[in-house]
Amino acid sequence: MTTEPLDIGVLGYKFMGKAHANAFARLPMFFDDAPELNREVVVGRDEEALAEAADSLGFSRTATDWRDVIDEVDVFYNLGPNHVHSEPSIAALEAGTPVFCEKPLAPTLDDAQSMADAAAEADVPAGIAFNYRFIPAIQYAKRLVENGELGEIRHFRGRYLQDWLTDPEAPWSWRNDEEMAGSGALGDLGAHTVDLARFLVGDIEELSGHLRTFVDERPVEGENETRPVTVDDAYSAQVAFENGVMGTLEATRMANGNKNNHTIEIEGTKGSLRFSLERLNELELLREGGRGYETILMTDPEDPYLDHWWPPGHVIGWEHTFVHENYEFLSAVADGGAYEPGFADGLAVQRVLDAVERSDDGREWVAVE
Ligand code: SOE
Repeated sequence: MTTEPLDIGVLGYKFMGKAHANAFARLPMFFDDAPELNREVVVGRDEEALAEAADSLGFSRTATDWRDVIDEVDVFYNLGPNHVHSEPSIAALEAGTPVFCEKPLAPTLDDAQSMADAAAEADVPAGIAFNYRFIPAIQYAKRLVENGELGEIRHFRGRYLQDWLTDPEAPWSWRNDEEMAGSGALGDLGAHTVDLARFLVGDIEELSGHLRTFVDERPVEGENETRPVTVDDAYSAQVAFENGVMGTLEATRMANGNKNNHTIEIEGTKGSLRFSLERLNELELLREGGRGYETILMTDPEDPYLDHWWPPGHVIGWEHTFVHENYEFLSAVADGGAYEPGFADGLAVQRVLDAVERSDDGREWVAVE
């Protein structure tokens, strides 16, 4: 158990850098027993942007090469684009530094396997940022399933709908590039849904997947050129779980009108539940013998994590999921404990993503390998 403050180094300071830095700042205010942290160093390539990020996100210093920081810090956060997940994460683990990596674990199954191997060899936690596991309603749902309150589970349905690429003129980014991202909606959004499917229901055995790219090239912002889109804009899959549950999965960046709409539905022989990220303080539950769904407001102190926040009825938001996951991860680091979801979970999800691609290629059902 460490009592010294943990020195944190983060690679990346944009969207995810802010989400995690916000969590680091909130932890000492709301989680009394969280380990003490130093926001030590932020790493990136652009020195001017780095200096601004260090200032606004509260880091003491900056560095332009992750190699210089991985064995200087107590925890290394890899919040960069997918193609920079594997090399720095593996090097940090080999240096004995705990790693927390954004999802999906890697652009390819091979890279994900190397990362999971490095994590298995290392004596320190290697966490993956599946933050939606840490929504109170999702943890509550897991307990309901585990306690048998829904009976035998028959169906799982997960959809993650966004619309920011609906417009063919929306600019190209690394998220549209196979080399850098691996896949599109499949890896970026589908990874979350597959993780929740595994968390709530179990592992997927085989599937039939379908990928689609609607817009083949996009303009580069500020330049008079376009670049090819080499990943999917949308995927869907029919899945068979190892335990006999039947499922359907879907994600798209072109569901016009849907900003960040992640929904999970589970039906069992005794009861059912429905969850939407757009109403994350609620869980819809059909109890055994009930005539319809009731909406449970998840803001009571006995609900997971909520004793740390506000009085009942005072809702929490998307950013709190990062506080909860960081609380669990950093506590595991400080206590020398284990953390889930880890790189092995990231690899398990990647196997499903890979199966969707293989199935789409061959236009056939495939086993998740
Ligand atoms: C993509 O738009 C994105 O930011 C994902 O990368 C995140 O994982 C998801 O939580 C929200 O949407």
